Amino acid sequence: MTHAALIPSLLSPADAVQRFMFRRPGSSPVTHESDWMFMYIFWLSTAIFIGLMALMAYWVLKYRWKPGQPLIRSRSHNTPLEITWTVIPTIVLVTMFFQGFRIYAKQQTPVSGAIVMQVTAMKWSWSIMYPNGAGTSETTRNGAVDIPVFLMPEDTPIKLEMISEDVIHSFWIPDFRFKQDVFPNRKTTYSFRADPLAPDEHDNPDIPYPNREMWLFCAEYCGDNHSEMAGIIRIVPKDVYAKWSSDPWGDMAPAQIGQKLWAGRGCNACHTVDGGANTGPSWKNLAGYESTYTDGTTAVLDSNHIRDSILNPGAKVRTGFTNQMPSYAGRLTEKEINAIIAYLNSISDKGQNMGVAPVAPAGEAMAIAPAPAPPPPAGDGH
Ligand code: HEC
Ligand SMILES: [Cu+2]
Repeated sequence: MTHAALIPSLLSPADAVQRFMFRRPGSSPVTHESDWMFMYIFWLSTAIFIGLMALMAYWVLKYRWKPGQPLIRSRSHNTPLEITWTVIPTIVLVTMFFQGFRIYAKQQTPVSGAIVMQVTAMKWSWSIMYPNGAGTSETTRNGAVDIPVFLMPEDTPIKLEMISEDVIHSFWIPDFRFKQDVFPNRKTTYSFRADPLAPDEHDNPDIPYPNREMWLFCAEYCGDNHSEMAGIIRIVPKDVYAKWSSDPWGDMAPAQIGQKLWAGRGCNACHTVDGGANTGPSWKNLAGYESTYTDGTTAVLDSNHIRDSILNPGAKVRTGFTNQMPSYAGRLTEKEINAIIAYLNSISDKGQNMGVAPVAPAGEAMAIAPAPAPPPPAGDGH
């Protein structure tokens, strides 16, 4: 992401403080109001502080004791003055309260007619299931990890229903200025409507259409890799979103989809693809090989077995590992499961070549997979 455009050369003091605190203006109508409110309180407090300190310094000097002068006795009372300094601050504070409460209520009220998306938080990644049952196919490199990129339409009410697989996380998009806890046992929601895109808005210059990229963080310390639990929310034009959400995978080859799902659905939090150790077994040379399980059994990782391990990971736990993998039942479409199977096969010495010509094994798992078209030579990744 390039943020060069966000660092203008000339700033008013108010702008400078705003940028210093928020990095850039908020990204939704409610956000503009709450930013305004924040700045109003900030500058009012600054003015009062400077005013009071100046008066104090002035009076300390003016009324200091001078040699040979009798002490001036201070008045015990001044009713008009006391009423003034009670009533004016009260009005100011009450206004702050009501205005702040009004914005808070607005932020918390779900918008009707919103697109509903399902967010799942887990140690240590975010995944979003779109209304069509699919997830995102795109990731981006962030330091040492790949994080998912979630597409959202501009100027459209969106409601996220959020649940956690494990501990409490917190969904935070700084550009929207508010965070919401995500619990393992109760759904919480996060509603917003992103500002329309300006025609020249290109946070990501590699993309042909206007786009705005915003960070998504976990704001609740949730264990070792909490700091890596990030994502990018990319606001895109409505027609781009409509086209993308009707067919997020396009004619990408299954193994390629599977590879995207590895990072896009958070499998990468526990599985490496290069043989490296992690919470779960590496995916390199997994398909077609034999695994041993804690119940003493062994099994060859064919398509059916892989499918079972994804939908019901607790049924058989691989020796040397603990049962830490969440079930993905209902969170991956059959097409996506098949894509993962194809990807696992593509990175295994004993794998079948499923990316080009899928071999239907016994059982119905593969029967649903249509023969995929070969990938176009220059796809745009969608
Ligand atoms: C929280 C960590 C975690 C995440 C996230 C995770 N896994 Fe796992 N996975 C494990 C562990 C631990 C095992 C080994 C224990 C077991 O068999 O349940 C495992 C085992 C597996 C196995 C079976 C390996 C074998 O030899 O039987 C497959 C296949 C698998 N995972 C696929 C996936 C896919 C696909 C995803 C993402 C959609 C995923 N995993 C996400 C931790 C994870
Ligand atoms: Cu977290």
